Amino acid sequence: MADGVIFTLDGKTVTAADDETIWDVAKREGTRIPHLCHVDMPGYRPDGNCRACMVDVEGERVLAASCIRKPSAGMVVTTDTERARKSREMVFELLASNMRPAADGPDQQSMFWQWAGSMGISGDRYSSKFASDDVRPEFDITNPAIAVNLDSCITCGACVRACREVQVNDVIGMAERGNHSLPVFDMHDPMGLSTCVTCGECVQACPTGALYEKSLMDKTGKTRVIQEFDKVIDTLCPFCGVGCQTSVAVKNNKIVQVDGRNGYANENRLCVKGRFGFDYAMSPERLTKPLIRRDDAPKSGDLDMRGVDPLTVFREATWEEALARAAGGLKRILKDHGGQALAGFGSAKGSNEEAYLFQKLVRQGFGTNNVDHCTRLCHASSVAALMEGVGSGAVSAPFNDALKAECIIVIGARPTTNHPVAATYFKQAAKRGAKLIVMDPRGQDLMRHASHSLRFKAGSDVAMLNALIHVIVEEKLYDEQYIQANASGFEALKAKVKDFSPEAMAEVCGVEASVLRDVARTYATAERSIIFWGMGISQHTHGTDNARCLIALALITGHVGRPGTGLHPLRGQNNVQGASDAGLIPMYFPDYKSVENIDIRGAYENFWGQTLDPKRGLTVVEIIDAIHEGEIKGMYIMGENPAMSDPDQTHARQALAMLDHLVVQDIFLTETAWHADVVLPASAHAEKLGTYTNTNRQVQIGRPALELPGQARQDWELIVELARRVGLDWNYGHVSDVYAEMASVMPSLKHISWDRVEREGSVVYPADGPDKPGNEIIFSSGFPTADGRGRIVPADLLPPDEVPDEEFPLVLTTGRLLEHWHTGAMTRRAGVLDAIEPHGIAAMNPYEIKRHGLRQGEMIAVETRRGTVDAILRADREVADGMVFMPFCFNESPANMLTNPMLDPYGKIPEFKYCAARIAPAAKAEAAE
Ligand SMILES: Nc1nc2c(c(=O)[nH]1)N[C@H]1C(S)=C(S)[C@@H](COP(=O)(O)OP(=O)(O)OC[C@H]3O[C@@H](n4cnc5c(=O)[nH]c(N)nc54)[C@H](O)[C@@H]3O)O[C@H]1N2
Ligand SMILES: Nc1nc2c(c(=O)[nH]1)N[C@H]1C(S)=C(S)[C@@H](COP(=O)(O)OP(=O)(O)OC[C@H]3O[C@@H](n4cnc5c(=O)[nH]c(N)nc54)[C@H](O)[C@@H]3O)O[C@H]1N2
Ligand SMILES: [Mo]
Repeated sequence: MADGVIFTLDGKTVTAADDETIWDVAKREGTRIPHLCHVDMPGYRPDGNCRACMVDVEGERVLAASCIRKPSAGMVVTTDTERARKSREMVFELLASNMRPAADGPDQQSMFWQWAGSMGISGDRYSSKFASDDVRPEFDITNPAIAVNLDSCITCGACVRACREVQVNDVIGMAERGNHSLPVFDMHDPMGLSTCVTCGECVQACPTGALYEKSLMDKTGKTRVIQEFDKVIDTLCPFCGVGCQTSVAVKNNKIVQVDGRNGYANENRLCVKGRFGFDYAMSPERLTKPLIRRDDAPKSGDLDMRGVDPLTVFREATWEEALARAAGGLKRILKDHGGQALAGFGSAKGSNEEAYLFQKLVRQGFGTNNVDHCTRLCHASSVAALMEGVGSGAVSAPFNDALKAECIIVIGARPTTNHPVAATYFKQAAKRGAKLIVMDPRGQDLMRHASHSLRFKAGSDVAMLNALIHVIVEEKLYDEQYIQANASGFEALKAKVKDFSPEAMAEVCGVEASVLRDVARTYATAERSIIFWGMGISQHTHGTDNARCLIALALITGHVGRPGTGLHPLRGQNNVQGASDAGLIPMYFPDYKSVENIDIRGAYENFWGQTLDPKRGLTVVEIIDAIHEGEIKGMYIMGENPAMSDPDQTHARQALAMLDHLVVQDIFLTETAWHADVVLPASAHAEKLGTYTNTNRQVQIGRPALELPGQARQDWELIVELARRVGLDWNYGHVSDVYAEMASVMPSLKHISWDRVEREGSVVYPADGPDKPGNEIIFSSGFPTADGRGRIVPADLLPPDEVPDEEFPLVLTTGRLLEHWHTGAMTRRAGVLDAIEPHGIAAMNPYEIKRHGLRQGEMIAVETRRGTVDAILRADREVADGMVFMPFCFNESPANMLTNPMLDPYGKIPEFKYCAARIAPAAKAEAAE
């Protein structure tokens, strides 16, 4: 600030930073200047078009728009002269006379009416600027979440900047001219029929209520029924690993509105799930009473729960009976068969404290390391490769660093659907001129922004990536000095990639050699390059090899450890980073300390006062297999839905049905809970206090917004109840006590106390001191490996486990939809989200559909060696030739009935992204879409 601009504001000498406008300085100094077109959120360029923020500058004939005007040295600015005030009032008066009056409009709380009210303006004239135009509907309520009331539009363009510049979705534009100008969606489409992805950024930016949430309105969507809130809570989005900070407005114990807060990861942005998917927590289907399986209820893996009355299978019970039954069954198995006959699946949707307690219960109480969670199905192979290569499974740089990179690779990830807010940074970076390289067998929205789009052959990552490394070696584009100082294994890598010339690999991966060469050069020669990856890399039987290639790319070019460079596996669940850190994995205690290391185990044995299992436990799919083999007889599953999310679902459900005793703790009676002996109704994210760690390594606090429904209880208390009942002497008064114990054994949380997280809302680990901000970039001087060097591990080309043949000529690949969360447990109970994607689908490209003599919208049967599933056929140009894509969120079309459970040998992750399949018209064809 030393060399800022010194000027006078309302008689006071102030200093402006280089990028600050008069408006910014005034705000910082506590002076409120009205504003409408100027959106006071990061990422919005001031536009200076509405004239609501005019101020007086001494010696100037005309008033200045303070939101866009930068002060100059010695300038004398007065915000409150008669002339400026009158001018601003005139602006509001004129706009108001053109709008529906506050009393009739849908948004009396809008910024416009708040400012107008403070000036005594009520907009008493009822003359809409569109009143004469009877072709244009006044209200557009075609979008399930957002309504449009153009009568309130002042054409300030905030929504256009929101859509084009902040979220970079490019749906909203301004049409017509002058007095007739108005925002339009695509080509004058109704919003609900446009390409709008319902992120709601425009709603949050709109100053007048021309765009507003339907959740605040009556059924017509036109009359606002919720005028004020009982409370507004600062908390977090419950969905993905981006970890958006939210402010949640509550009325009568119901969430009625969610806005994005200015957190580091989201800077006020949200996506459709975070903003409009909140109502699952308030669903009438929430579990509100403990349930015990009836003695006469069948136990079968074939049971389809849809349409069955739960009370024919379960009976309601008191907490005392349910907890006694839950713990009793586990204790009985422990006594008769030992701890190895028990296993637990914890949750990446729960907090760090819950994850810590869960793994502690399994290790200390059951005496086994058979504890795992959905990370096994997710980035397990990435983590295996990262631990081996760089000694840490976490990201080396935050995704926001895309804005600092010259070259960004996104491979095997689909961020605009799965990490939509992170995607906004990638799109912005590309707009600013960064090279964006998207590598994916399936087309995706990000490719529109990419400098290089490589739609290569599924399963051929190693061929493609080794070809890139080949070019870097051959053309000596590697960073010799960096390698000498920081990496080992380069010679072996060189030898390995000799045979992988782009010319030889072009055929294998389906990308032209010249393109491979260009991509290699672009990545290697950029000053700063960063790699983001997802499930397309990890969910293969060679997932670890895929990730090894990415690590090698970064290590040989030195693109790691500096801002704008690095390795970033985009973490999936809101707390999968935290749950893994807290030890919810079979081979590690908290902070990835091996359970097989005698010293570490000894330390935990002292700490917990118990002899602990000396061997690593079984992983998710191994646990399912061990049930079939009769080795595992009892399970405790909290906040996971393996009956829908595990591969080869029939096999997985049979296993759940075979268990002597299954305790499920969830918020809904899921497909998994359906197999339980005891169901414990637990707390949703919106009801609990706890910390969560996002993909950027930010430890953040989530706070309760709602009361628990019925008799439901807090997850962490239930884990404690079970622990006590299996004989552990656990005493925690508050969630923060759990955090304190956890942090005491986790070096990664050093200097990050509960109080600090609560105070700061978000702290990145590792932090160097209690008052020092955390390190966003790690590995800037070496790696946390035994010798401090990164280890390059060359990878060989292996085919997917099950390739197409005559019998099954297609490839089935699975993944996600923007609106649904995994197994649908939450999002199919969220009104807006389920309205947008209501039916089970399978997608193929139009050419393939025609080739098979099928029509889009018809019901088809997708068959693999594991089963047959009916789904509505969707035409999707993005799906590659010869492939069928299915999301796994629909229980009427469960993709995991079809998937291959074969595992990657290192990460133990199944091959969700590739198996042989065939299709046919469904047996009883019914068109629905
Ligand atoms: N809307 C929504 N968002 C989510 C989730 C959700 O369920 N719904 N889940 C969250 C979770 S836990 C996770 S892990 C993340 C997952 O987020 P992503 O990693 O983006 O997951 P997917 O869409 O399953 O797969 C990513 C991409 O892999 C590509 N792919 C398929 N086969 C191959 C291949 O052989 N090689 C390569 N390189 N790519 C291939 C697919 O075409 C797809 O575009 O999303 C998180 N966000
Ligand atoms: N075919 C196929 N299968 C896949 C994948 C794929 O790409 N393709 N991806 C895999 C990946 S990456 C992942 S991460 C897994 C995800 O697999 P899961 O974790 O099994 O899926 P979710 O639907 O997220 O399950 C979360 C469960 O927690 C419950 N829940 C939500 N909040 C709370 C809470 O606060 N407390 C409690 N107690 N319960 C709660 C929900 O009701 C739901 O039952 O799926 C994997 N399966
Ligand atoms: Mo995941």
